[in-house]
Amino acid sequence: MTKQNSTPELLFIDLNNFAAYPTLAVGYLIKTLRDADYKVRLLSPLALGVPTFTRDNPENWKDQLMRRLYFSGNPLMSYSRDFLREQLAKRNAKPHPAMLAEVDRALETKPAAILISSYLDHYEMCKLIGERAAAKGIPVLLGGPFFNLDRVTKRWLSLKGIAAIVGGEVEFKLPQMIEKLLNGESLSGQEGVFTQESKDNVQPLLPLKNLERLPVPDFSDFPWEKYPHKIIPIMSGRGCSWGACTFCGDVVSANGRTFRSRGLQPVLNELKHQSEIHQSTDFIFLDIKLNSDLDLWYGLIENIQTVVPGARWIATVHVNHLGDNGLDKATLDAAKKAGLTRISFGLESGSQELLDSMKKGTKVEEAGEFLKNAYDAGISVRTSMMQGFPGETAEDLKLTVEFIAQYEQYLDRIRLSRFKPLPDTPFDRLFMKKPERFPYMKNFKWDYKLARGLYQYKPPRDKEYRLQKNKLLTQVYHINRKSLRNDAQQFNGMM
Ligand code: B12
Ligand code: SF4
Repeated sequence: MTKQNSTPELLFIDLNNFAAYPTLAVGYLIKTLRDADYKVRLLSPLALGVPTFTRDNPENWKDQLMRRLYFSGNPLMSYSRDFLREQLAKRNAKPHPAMLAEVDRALETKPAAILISSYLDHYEMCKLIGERAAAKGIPVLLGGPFFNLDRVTKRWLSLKGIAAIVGGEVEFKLPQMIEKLLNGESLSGQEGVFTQESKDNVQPLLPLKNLERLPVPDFSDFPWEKYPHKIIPIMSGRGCSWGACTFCGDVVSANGRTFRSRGLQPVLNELKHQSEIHQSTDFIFLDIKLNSDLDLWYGLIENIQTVVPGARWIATVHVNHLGDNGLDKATLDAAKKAGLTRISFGLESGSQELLDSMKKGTKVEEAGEFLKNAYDAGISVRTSMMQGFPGETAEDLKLTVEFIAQYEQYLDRIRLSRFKPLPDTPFDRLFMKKPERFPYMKNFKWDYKLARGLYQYKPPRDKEYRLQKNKLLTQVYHINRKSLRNDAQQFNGMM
């Protein structure tokens, strides 16, 4: 007899409600559980009416006002900004009543175990689920992309009712873990598994090898009818072949550590299979850098229309200067013909010196050329940028403003953020070793529970610095007010 008939079901709670498409990790894990004959029920916030958050919408004056407040260096303004930001974060992290009510209903059906996939902003929700599950004697297993950071996970272990927290890619280990959990055995001692008893000597679960073995994720439980467009998420590889940027948290996350490609054929097979199942030809590649494996990148461009005629897709790339980066004019033209509709990349700054100090691996003029070529090919381009990276001067900002002025016409959206220190990144190591190298970062402390560095940034605030920063904010506003190029509309807010 299979477990399908003999065991009660597992409840999988997906707390990610920021995406207008299914959660890839959850699709993978549900698939491996079902392949091991477990019965799984998914609880997804959107299905219950919890609104998703979309990014990159066309902006109005209120967005610009908020941005000015957010980026202000004035001590009084930054005080109210920090206060407002905390309030907003608390509001966003507040458990949604519809989700809680559904959890309660689901608990009544007595699932054998609960699995939660969570980012760190859902601490309160995890706490409530743990407490309610504990009251009913149901074990809970928690996992997510940042639980491989041990200083973070230890802060979560006091949550009542959570049997274990898992940090790592567990596609091939989860069924055995669940079996142990259902048998009432402790998961202590397993790599990447944190429990109250074993928290001080957890061996890391090393990045998954031979990714070509991965199954096709099962997205059948997601509320497809509620997504604004049917967009299928896919990842062709994990990690980033550059992997050096000092600020980058992606490459320290559970799946981002070390670069591993799945190889072209399994990816083409998955595109075809998912397109047939979900009756859609639109895809988002969630790779943190899709041009990491150039054979795959070129192979994708050459073959995607054969496996999925009419395919449209969006992706993030890295404009690196290591020779061939797959982003020359001819390749971008071919990519557009192959359905590449929107592309995102991290420009961060228009100052070469600052980019070098971040170890970004990008040459400013090559980034400009890429922008023009992508635009000319008919691809909508979005970029992320950073303000306040330690050491940034008025001159760096001026160079950035000049860069944007030169290339403004080619850019559809800019996501400008303030520098956010993350634990375990190269920045963390640099700062801990020599804090005096960062004289303007005052009162620094880590908030490990949320994996963030709290500090006041106090560079000499000369008039020129403020002037250039304000110019940059105005440029961002103008660009973000643009209407998107035709076919890119449906893909807005997805990256
Ligand atoms: C794609 C992506 C998005 C997409 C889609 C997210 C989605 N829901 O599908 C979008 C653009 C919407 C998005 C938004 C945000 N994201 Co995001 N995103 C990513 C990205 C690039 C890839 C995620 C992914 O699909 N990975 C592939 C899967 C297979 O790996 P995984 O998620 O780690 O899952 C594996 C393990 O963690 C584990 N696991 C996962 N869940 C569970 C559950 C159980 C029970 C178990 C046992 C194991 C387990 O097994 C999985 C399979 O191997 C990562 C960077 C990265 N490299 O992970 C950032 C990342 C996950 N995002 C991050 C952040 C901060 C955000 C935002 C808050 C950013 C913002 N300010 O707007 C928002 C909010 C998201 C939310 N709370 O819902 C952080 C998360 C850190 C954290 N605090 O937890 C990351 C790590 C980036 C970073 N370096 O800061 N994101
Ligand atoms: S190129 Fe992107 S993903 Fe790679 S290390 Fe730099 S910021 Fe991270």
